Amino acid sequence: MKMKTSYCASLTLLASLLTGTAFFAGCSDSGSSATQASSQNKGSAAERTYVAPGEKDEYYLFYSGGHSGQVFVAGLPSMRHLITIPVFAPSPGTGYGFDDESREMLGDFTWGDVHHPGLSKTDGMYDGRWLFVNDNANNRVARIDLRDFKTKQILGPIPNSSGNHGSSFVTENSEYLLVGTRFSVPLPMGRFAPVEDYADEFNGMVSGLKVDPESGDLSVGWQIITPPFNWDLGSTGKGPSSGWAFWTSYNTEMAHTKLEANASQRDRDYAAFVNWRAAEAAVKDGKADMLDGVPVIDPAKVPGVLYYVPIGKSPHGIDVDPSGRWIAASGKLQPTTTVFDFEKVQAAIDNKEFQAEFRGVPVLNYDVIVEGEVPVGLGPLHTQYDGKGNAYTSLYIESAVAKWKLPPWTDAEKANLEFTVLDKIGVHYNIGHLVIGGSDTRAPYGDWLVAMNKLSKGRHLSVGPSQPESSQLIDITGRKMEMVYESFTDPEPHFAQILKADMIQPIEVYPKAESNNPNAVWSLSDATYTREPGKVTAKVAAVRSQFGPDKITAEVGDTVVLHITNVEQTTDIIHGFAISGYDLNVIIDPGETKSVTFKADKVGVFPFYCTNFCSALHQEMQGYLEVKPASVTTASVD
Ligand code: K7E
Ligand code: CUA
Repeated sequence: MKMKTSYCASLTLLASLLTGTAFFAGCSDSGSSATQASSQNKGSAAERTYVAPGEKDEYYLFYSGGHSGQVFVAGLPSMRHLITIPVFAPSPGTGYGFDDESREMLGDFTWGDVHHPGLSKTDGMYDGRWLFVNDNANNRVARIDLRDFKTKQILGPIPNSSGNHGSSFVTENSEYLLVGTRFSVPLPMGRFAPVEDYADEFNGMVSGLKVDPESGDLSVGWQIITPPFNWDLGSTGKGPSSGWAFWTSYNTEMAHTKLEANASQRDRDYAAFVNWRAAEAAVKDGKADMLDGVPVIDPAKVPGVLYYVPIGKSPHGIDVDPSGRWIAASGKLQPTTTVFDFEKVQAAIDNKEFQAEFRGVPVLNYDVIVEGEVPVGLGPLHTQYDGKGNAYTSLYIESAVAKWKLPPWTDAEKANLEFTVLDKIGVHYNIGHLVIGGSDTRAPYGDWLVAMNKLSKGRHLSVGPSQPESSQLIDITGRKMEMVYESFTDPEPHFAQILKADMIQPIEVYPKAESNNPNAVWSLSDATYTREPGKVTAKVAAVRSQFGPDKITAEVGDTVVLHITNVEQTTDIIHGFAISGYDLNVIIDPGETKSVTFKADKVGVFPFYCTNFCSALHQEMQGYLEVKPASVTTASVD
């Protein structure tokens, strides 16, 4: 048995070194008749993923849109794209970034880099209220409301921070969104120091962003200043690790140039183990110094908030299991995933079992807290859990997912951790993140795994040099993993979250009775427009298939303020409002009022029209913006 496993493992290693991909399936001993019987009962792959016309998927899949600045939503298991939620980039399809409110949220930025969506939680379980996402590029986070799938808040740029990649990780009761900086810069922001002084003059930051329990509103709570380690991925604790959060660093070398080589020198980098409850308490006790308006903790002066943990070479993912006891972290440059036992971590902290100190922060004794190094395969990145005692690690270099058994391990398993690797499946190609529904909660769903692959290498009709990203659906209900479906997305998914569809009941119209917008108008006859010198204000009603008023007159140079209400109370009847030549397209949902302000900066007659098909007479839903030459005296309208 032992020989067989070892032989398989070395074959796999050899094959992956030669080809860059490997398939473990034939080697695993898990092709038992019981597995085959259970997969037969489940039906064919097509049957398992087919959602007939008119039927609905069981799950929502929210996946990051990377540098598109958006979030993609699909149904599972069909993998059908449902909607794209614009977050950090304008979207004419939904009018996002055109009306005053969303334009103000976006500020001067036109894009973002979304990596990690995080669902809000209550008692360690998804509560279906909000989805938080990060912007790696411009140091922001955003909150999407799952009642209407719209971005409601963008917080940032976060002070004293550069490169908000290790984000957004939600604590057990959504007390905080915990985020860490990928880059380090001289602080305070805007101070110059030469890059050569990186190790001494640059700093990174870990931040606690407070979540208002009622509204979900985000605000900056506190920060912990760190050496210029590049903080990478993170996660939050639960159970025994409740109140803790974890980030890996891929550059404890503190290299500032040629990172590919210079940040890969040490055999072990550090992870940060952060006691966020202790940080919160320290700030309350006045142990923080203010920097750019934020209480910032120096961990050398406040013992107990930060510990370093040595971790496999150039780590990326660090993931806490559903029990909160086991923490799996993977070093990209070593073929193992390291499992830490948080109970031992706590004991090591209590007994001060430190192996070193770095700038006043204790480094925990690796040998005392590690449970084992599981030989998962080449290029391990991220780990997810099925809630049935198994972990699944993505293998970038090997283009595979490894399934392995979490501790507690038997003596035989402990003596040879290859025994804990239960199965492996090839993916196409070079997987980054993977996701199992609820993996970061106390009770994962444990039925589907989505592999988010970085490359698709010709597995679909060619659309030119840039090929769509490939996402693959894997059934993990049997002992062996089974590939059942493959779909493609726009660039570029990183992480994702899966939510049971019955956890939310999105609203279908904004009830007129609940509108508290003072600028709303609910009938064509109530619609008004007024002009005072330099300014035209119109309250526009949109209803199938007319705008009221359908002529708005301004003088060149006027500021035009339009408040447009979609009077409809019928689901899915959307109106748009675009002005030809004015680069403007507002989309208004049923019962919604949106405002848009612009300058009438050119003389002429500019047709406006409804952009969203709404009735048989949709084409007739139009009007005119007249912009007259400036008059000498103040003229009244009409
Ligand atoms: Cu793409 Cu989480 Cu930013 Cu890994 S990260 S792959
Ligand atoms: Cu209103 Cu089309």
